Amino acid sequence: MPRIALTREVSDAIARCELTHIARQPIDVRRARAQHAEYEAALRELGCRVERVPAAPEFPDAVFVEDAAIVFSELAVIARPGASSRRGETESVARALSAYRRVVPIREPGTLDGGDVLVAGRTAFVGRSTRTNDAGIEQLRRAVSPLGYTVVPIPVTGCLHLKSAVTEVADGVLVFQPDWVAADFFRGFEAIPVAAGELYGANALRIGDRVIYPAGFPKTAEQLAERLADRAVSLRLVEADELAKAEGAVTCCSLVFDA
Ligand code: CIR
Repeated sequence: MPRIALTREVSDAIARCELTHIARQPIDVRRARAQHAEYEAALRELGCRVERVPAAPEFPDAVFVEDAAIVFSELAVIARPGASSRRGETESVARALSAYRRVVPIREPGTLDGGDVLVAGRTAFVGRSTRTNDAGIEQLRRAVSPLGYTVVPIPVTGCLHLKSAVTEVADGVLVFQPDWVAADFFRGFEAIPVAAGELYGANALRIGDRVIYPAGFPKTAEQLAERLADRAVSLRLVEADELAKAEGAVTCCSLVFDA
């Protein structure tokens, strides 16, 4: 079964992206595109078939396709982004996903960003954030609890999305930023804190036994490599600092799933 990675071109308008927790600074679109192409190359190297959703130059944040949907084995939940500037991004992502999954939309008054949903086994942790509200979480629960998923809401403060604060790096193993999320939520999981000073180091993209990870957090990378070695999981580093200026990280730029 092929593994698909949906991605989308960096918009020419990325300079007008949404920003919540960081100050605006100039973004070099060419450099952002070069790093994004390197990221897509890493996805291919790790066995994914990269499919680009049609470009959406009118949406500054369109490259961050993760926020538009959450893909489960059984269905895809189409998000309703908390930022109104991003709502128009979902239609084309839903169209692309409908080739592979039944799609279930989050509806008004619900809001939900894909970046707030961390699926680990049959648990879906959902950040209650500036982007995701209780109605969105409840609609997600209704869509996936009949399939055997447990939906666990987690308050998110200090960062944009739940997955800014915690991601899965191997079965049952998480990397997390203790400043933003409490380890208590993850009982039964091994939770590895980011290294001191590496604030944004908790966003990693696991693909099977490889983990796409930003080169900008070397101390956390070293710790992860050590902790994951006996599970035969290894890191694939990528440069991701240009899109980090748009508050994006490595999970945000793709939707990875088995066809
Ligand atoms: C936003 O604020 O929506 C974008 N500038 C960044 C989105 C990053 N997405 C993610 O973490 N899943």
